[in-house]
Amino acid sequence: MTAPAAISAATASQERLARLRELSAETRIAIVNTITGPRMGHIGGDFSVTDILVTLFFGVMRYRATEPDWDARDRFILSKGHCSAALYSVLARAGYFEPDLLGRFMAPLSPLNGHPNRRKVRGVEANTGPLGHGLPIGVGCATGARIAGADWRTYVVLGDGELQEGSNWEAAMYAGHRGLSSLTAIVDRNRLQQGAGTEATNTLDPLDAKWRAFGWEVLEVDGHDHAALLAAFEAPPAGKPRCVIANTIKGKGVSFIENRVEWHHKVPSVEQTKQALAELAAR
Ligand SMILES: Cc1ncc(C[n+]2csc(CCOP(=O)(O)OP(=O)(O)O)c2C)c(N)n1
Ligand SMILES: [Mg+2]
Repeated sequence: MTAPAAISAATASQERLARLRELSAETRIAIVNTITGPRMGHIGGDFSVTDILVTLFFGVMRYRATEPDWDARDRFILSKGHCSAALYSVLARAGYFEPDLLGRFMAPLSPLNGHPNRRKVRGVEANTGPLGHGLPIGVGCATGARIAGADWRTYVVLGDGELQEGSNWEAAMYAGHRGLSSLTAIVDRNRLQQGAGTEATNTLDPLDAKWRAFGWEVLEVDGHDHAALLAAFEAPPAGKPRCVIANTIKGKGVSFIENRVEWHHKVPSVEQTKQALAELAAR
């Protein structure tokens, strides 16, 4: 299979942005088809993170899908590992494995577990799922790059509810102290977690000030705007780790799923699946 060509942010023409939007639409459709088989998954967070993943994998990152351990690859960690269906859909499209495998999502003995496992799935850099571990691992990757004198970058995607895990702030403090400028954390700021809003549960705002206080550069963008995401990822390094606060809508793309807390891990019925696919196809 052929992976979609990478798109350089510097030359992000309208045509190329249209291609990223198309890949996002395809990815959301793949996610629906992936989770409706086993009737398990996290569609709300899958849809909020889709445009972030598509922009990184098809517009920004350096990797070789046929050589997943290529030493010079950029490292990517989906710390909000419950959104594995989104990651698997993108990895399949990028050529890490055959898209047919998505049909075995969460099937007995399938490598595509609910939480991504690096020993089972090509392209998965770190095992995640238990929240709060991706950023500490990413700090290790960025430190490794510095020690090796290598120029690969590390990207870690975090949920906003996930930021309640204290390990994130230990990692953030160390990365700020060390000025790990090859590290980018992306917060999927959809303002919902499991069962409630983030601010009702444990106030995160002002989130930008928190990251800045830990020594990070902070860029805040619309997390569904591919051009804005590209610009944030490609901005010249500031000598500090970078946090991209991506303002997103949980469930983005399907009217009855958007911004509704119960769709954290609900799976659409047969009728709802038809409607969801119709809405996604119309975009
Ligand atoms: C340590 C840990 N505690 C609890 C859970 C169960 N859990 C899975 S997803 C989730 C909510 C995460 O919310 P958020 O980080 O905002 O993710 P998103 O909104 O993007 O789905 C929780 C509590 C977990 N996976 N790990
Ligand atoms: Mg959230």
